[in-house]
Amino acid sequence: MSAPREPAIAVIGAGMSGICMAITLLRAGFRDVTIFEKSDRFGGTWRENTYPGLTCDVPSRFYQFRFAKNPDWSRFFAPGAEIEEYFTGVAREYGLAGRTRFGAEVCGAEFVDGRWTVTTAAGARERYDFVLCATGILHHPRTPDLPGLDDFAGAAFHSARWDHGVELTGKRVGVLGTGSTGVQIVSDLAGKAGRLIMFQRTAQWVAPLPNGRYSRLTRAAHRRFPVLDELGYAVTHRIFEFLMGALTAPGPRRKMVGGLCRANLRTVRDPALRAALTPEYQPMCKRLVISGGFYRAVQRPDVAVVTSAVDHVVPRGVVTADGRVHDLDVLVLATGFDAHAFMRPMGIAGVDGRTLDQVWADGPRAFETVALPGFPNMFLLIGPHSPVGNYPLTLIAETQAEHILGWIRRWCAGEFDTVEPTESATERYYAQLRAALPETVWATGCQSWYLGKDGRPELWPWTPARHRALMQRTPDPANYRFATARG
Ligand code: N01
Repeated sequence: MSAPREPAIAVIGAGMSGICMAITLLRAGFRDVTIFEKSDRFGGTWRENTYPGLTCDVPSRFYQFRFAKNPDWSRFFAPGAEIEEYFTGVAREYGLAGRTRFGAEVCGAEFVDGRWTVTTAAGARERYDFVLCATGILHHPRTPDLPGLDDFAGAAFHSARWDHGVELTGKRVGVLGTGSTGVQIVSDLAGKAGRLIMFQRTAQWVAPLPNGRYSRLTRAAHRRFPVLDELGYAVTHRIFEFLMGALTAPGPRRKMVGGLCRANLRTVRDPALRAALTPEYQPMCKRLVISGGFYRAVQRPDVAVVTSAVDHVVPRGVVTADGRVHDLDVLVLATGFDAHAFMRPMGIAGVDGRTLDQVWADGPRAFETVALPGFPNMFLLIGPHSPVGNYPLTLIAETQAEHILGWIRRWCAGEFDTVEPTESATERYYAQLRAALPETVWATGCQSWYLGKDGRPELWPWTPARHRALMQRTPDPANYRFATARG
């Protein structure tokens, strides 16, 4: 009997999901694993975002890999630098550094003669049996096309390109954008900047979860008794699964979260400011902002919320539609990301040379979040319509990585040379998914990065438990096209 064959596997991206995928493969005994990373370090979004006040909005003890629990989290919501350190540490512990090509940007992948040719920006071309895309969703900063921005005399930068050389203490700082990022920056800079102005196009609902510090004693207890971490993870998991139900179906849970946000808003004492901060859409329609300190920050005398639209920029500051000039030294663009690019701008060509841009002309889609018809042996992590709404991406990545591992094991057993979902299975899946979307809170009438260009949410419309069950069950062969070199 011949030994199982060993595939050559390319993982694209060394952020959270790429690290997760590569470790899942190594733990299963695979050795021919190459990670391509365009930058010089691990960490993905946690490497790129370094703005003041950055924390994860998912509790630390839940936003970590189940196979690498960290007993030493400093806070309930850990700061960004600590999370980057965690992922980098886990990657190193599992020996990923020796398998990662840093500074190697993949610019193309082409399916030729049953295998993938991966091309880097430096011109290297290598052949792989599997290509696993772990390129993240929030890594293409969206910068507004503001007239006059280039003429601004102060410093202006996107929140994901923070210029740490710019002094903020005592300066006049403007923050454009009121998403999770803008709220975290404003909450942190209030009291440090001399004057802080938040330019708000749309008000946000804010859930007031406090960010407590873990005492030395608690951390020592977690180190000594790992069962505490297991317990913490399990309890948080239960709470999140319960709350996620508020996102995907109307009912009392939605009312409960809404009530919490409304009660928080009532802590704003000035009626005019409270009115300005009151959203005109349902809580959670946009991604819910978590902050225990935001309303306190915007009620400070040195902080202002400006609701008149930003019209243009002049050398001395920002001019709003009401004609007022707001003098600034620093302008921070917390204006979000293009969440619909996924692996692009990589040029990907599948069967018969059909490109990803062609098949995604109407918007990104993937069969059951991980695979694409016409792109055999290519799998995605945190791909289109994954359950990302306020749920820990670490757990989604783990679940998808295990599913992808299952396919690779079957390849090793010689069941097929290439596998891809059929177009008809993908159509059926999307018909069900589209039918479920109107029930979700994201479709209740607001603009957000969750929405695709057809105005529909690009998220998983069911519970995370359903996604997990789908990933864990044996795939129905009728939904796939298998090929072998023998034909
Ligand atoms: O981006 P956003 P973000 N003129 O798209 C405004 C994750 N995250 O970086 O609402 C004026 O949510 C825009 O206004 P409007 C988290 O998943 C995670 O804040 O479109 N304003 C909005 O207020 C989050 O959801 C953590 O009207 C303009 C803001 O900019 C996701 O990242 C921490 C404008 C953009 O909000 C994105 O959050 C932080 C313009 N031309 C973020 N263009 C973690 O915990 C845009 N805006 C890991």
